[in-house]
Amino acid sequence: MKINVIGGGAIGLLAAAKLGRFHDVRLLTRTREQSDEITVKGLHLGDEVITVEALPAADWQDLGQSDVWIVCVKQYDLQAIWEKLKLHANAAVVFLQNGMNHTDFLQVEDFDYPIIVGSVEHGALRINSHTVEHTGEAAIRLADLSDHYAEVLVNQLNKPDFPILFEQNWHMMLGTKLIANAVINPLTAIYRVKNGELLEHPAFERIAKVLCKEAADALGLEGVQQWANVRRIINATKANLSSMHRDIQAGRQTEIESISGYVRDHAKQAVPYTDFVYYSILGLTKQQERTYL
Ligand code: KPL
Repeated sequence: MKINVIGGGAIGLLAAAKLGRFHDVRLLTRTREQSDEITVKGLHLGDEVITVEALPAADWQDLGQSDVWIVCVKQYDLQAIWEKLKLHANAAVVFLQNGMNHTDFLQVEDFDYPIIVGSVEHGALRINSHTVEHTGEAAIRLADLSDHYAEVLVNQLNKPDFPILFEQNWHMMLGTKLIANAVINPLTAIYRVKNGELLEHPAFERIAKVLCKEAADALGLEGVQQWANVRRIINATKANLSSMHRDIQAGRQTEIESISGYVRDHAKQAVPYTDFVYYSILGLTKQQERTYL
């Protein structure tokens, strides 16, 4: 297949490298420096070097026909990319973002091509602009947001060492991931702890459980089942620093708007714990920005 992957972050590099072994992959990066580096050095994943075509965003207009677009940019960069991509997309578009804000704006328009949303369960760490480490082997799950194409695509892309699985219900799939992120990410970033520590202290666990209930209620998903899932993810990733914890440590923008912000926007009743973590992360980010200036 001819696949265009947008985004040279950890997930974009991982997807391009894994899919590039079997398909004709083009990787679209924000900077020309990154695409030049990938062109010269190849994409490094463990011991493997995978050759993919890399182009900077500025050259998008000349891409010609492709079979699928996979958008791997962070939620806060998505809207700007999408305004441009929707004019050029000529095939199914797959969105691999944390959070759910994109589902709101994608549902108000009609498109001539299928829109698919995905949930990434892999751990990936960008080492440099052309090297990615696969830190947690898991799966990518895809579901249709509009049209019926995700199952066909899954059958073409799924491989034993890079599973891509079909899900029937996009809301349940993304909602379940969002609830885990709404609990684990802000709490670990505020408390500066590894994921596993949230279940090691009854006080942390108590707050985590209430956050989970607020998020589950806001999304209309069953709370007890969601709490069991959050506990499972905390245990499975207990040695990890969450992505938000790492973002705060590095002074980067966080995904709080598309995670806790989404819960606040969709809640039908007060969500005081979610408000607290939402404003805490905003405040911590500003503090960090000031320190770095
Ligand atoms: O997705 C994650 C993240 O850190 O963003 C979890 C599941 C919390 C694993 O760390």
